[in-house]
Amino acid sequence: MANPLDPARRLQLVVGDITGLAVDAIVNAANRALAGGGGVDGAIHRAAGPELKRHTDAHYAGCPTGDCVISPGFGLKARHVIHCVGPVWRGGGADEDRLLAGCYARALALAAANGIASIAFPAISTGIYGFPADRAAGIAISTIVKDLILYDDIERVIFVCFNEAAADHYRAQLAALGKGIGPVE
Ligand code: AR6
Repeated sequence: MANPLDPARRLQLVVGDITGLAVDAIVNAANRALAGGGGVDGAIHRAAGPELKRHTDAHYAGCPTGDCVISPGFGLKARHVIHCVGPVWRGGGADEDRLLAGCYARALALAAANGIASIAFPAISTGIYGFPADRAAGIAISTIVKDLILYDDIERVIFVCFNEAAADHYRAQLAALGKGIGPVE
């Protein structure tokens, strides 16, 4: 019988808006100042309400690239928000791959430390920050598959793609890894 803790069996792909998900934590694609902004960051702050910004202002003096901080979800259905700061794409020679992998690895570790069993990630850095979407999907999946082995209590990791084109990058990367994935919702 397949091991239910097999990392690939805990992955799910969802096409849609991350702000509506009722999970223990959604991940934000934030900036180093945690200043809010456009893209998924703007959508999360709008859905959570002004308390979210007040909270991160009060508790954190920003966040370095490749790292993350946690806050409550306030008006969101998600109980927590993990704010990751992805790298700006500068052509690939500025440590972007390692910094992006760091976001996924650090977010999983922070989730585990906070008793989070379900976590949803957007495609960090692939919008305003310009990271190539296919390359980012490969880093997201390989980092999560590798690190999930460390965290038995994380039952579900959802990759949230804003559109089908973005989801196709994840499907291609999973196929390349030879891993199955849960049904697309
Ligand atoms: N749900 C899921 N995915 C979304 C949503 C949503 N509601 N909205 C956008 N995306 P981006 P970045 C996708 O630009 O590249 C902000 O100003 C989007 O299609 O949100 O890390 C921050 O404050 C893309 O695939 O984040 C930073 O300054 C992905 O989310 C900066 O942008 C990430 O795109 C961060 O840029």
